[in-house]
Amino acid sequence: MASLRLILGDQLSLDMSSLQDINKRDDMVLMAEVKSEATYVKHHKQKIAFIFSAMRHFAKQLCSNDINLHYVKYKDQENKGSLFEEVKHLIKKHDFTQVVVAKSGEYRLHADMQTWAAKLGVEVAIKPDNRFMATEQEFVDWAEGKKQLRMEFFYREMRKKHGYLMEDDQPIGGKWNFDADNREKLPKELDVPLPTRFTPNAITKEVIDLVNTEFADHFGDINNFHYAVTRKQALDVLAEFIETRLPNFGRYQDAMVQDEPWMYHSHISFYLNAGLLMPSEVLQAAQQAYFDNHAPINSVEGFIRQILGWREFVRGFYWHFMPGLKQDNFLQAKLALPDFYWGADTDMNCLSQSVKQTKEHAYAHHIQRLMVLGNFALLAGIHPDEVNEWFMIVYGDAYEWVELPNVSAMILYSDGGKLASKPYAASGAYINKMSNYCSHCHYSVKEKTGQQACPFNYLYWHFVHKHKHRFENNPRMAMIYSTMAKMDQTKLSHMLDDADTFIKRMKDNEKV
Ligand code: FAD
Ligand code: DLZ
Ligand code: SF4
Repeated sequence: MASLRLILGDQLSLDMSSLQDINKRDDMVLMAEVKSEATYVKHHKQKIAFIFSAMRHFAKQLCSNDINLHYVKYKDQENKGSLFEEVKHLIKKHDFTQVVVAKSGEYRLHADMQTWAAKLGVEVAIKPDNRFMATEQEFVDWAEGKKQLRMEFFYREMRKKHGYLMEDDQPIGGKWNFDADNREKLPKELDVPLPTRFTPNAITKEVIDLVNTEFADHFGDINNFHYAVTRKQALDVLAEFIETRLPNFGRYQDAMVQDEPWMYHSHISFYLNAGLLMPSEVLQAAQQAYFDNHAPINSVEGFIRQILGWREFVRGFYWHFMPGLKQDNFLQAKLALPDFYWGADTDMNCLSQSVKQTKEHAYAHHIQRLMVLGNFALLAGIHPDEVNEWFMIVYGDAYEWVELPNVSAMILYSDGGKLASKPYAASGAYINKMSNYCSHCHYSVKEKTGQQACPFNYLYWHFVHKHKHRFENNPRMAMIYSTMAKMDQTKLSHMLDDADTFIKRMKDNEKV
């Protein structure tokens, strides 16, 4: 029985479940650069270049492993434009009796694949995606019967199960979470190390040319493309991170600095999400750095929590709550996304910096996504569909399984609190505490009302006031509502007016 094995553009690992029982003599692997995947959202140019180049390099690896590969390039005359049509064509041509594929990371494609067997008249075996530490079922079992799903408790279970940073059944260092040590601003004298960069080789250059011609109207710059496109290069990025950045990862995890996109973050999300790195090897490398006294516990625990905690948690959460999660709009937000998310001029320096870096690199670090880009969308009341589409487009690591929970549930509170116990809303004071953006800004973060006042300040109180009926009984918001009640009501009403004026100007496409 010969099988056709489909490898998707973000499944670039020889260990994929879909390759595990391959019969090299009879089976064929299919990889295809297709319009349907490259345009279902208008991905950032660098995301397409990364995926296509990594696919082409992985294809070479498959061939050197004596695997019979059918690779369809984007400009091939025979290109059928969609994964289904490519599969259909090969089934007819070679009489395969089975299609084997690892589960797609996006609900839309998974739902589509579930219709293939009936349409093709052959079995379509959808294998679990084995690149995660937890299975989908493990998350479902853990979630069952719980009123609230909190990452912290899921993470503790994962620590116990996999033994990371554990001494018998207790966490090393006596605490599960060292975040209290992880909120430092970056000192002026510290030079952040440069990220690991790779000069594009002939394959990547060809792909960059392709993107420049075929996807010229997509968002983003491409000429500074420097990402890893092979597993070997991705391992170099990981090694460099462990050596030079991990020791400071924890302390400066929440910090933001003018003209500094990379900070002490790892820059491995592209590679983890596309199969070039496995979470277990990343976790082991980080843990070893602690055992070797190379990095302190707050950095290593903080980093391990992002991968063994957040990453696994959002993936389980996504499949548990789809398709409803995509429709949720608990706060009934309805505004359109303002043009400055696409690079139009804005006087808000924190947003201008975060968008500029996103455009240049298809990357922004977590705190920019959360506290600047996400926080603004929450405070201003941008419709979740608009925000989700933007986040899906602009980041090289964006696939719906990870993007949607972070955007809809974490930043927009669209799920009504299934993921977060309260909205991640913050005024300009938080951005000022963790960055030097405000000292380069047209607005004044200290002012709460008036033309010079930081828009995050009045939008914050506008948000709190507008959603009083939803949150005033939330114990984690009690302090905020008590502060609002004690506030000079004339000052509050000025802030509400300023917020209304700001939102109107934003809607009218005026520069804000
Ligand atoms: P580091 O800060 O070095 O963290 C290490 C790794 O931990 C990351 O590579 C990532 O794999 C994992 N991680 C950290 N935080 C999260 C998280 N909240 N959810 C899942 N994994 C996490 N991450 C994506 O991979 N794709 C997305 O589309 C994406 N969209 C996001 C949207 C918003 C609004 C927010 C707030 C976060 C989003 N994240 C997303 C999570 C996080 O911002 C990125 O994983 C991180 O910035 C990637 O950079 P890094 O590799 O340098 O991460
Ligand atoms: C992101 C992406 C892009 C841009 N292009 C392709 C492609 O041409 N062929 C392919 O197999 N996969 C591509 N991908 C990745 C898929 O969109 C991804 O596998 C699904 O969204 C599921 O996560
Ligand atoms: Fe952003 Fe306000 Fe600071 Fe300007 S003053 S950088 S808008 S937080």
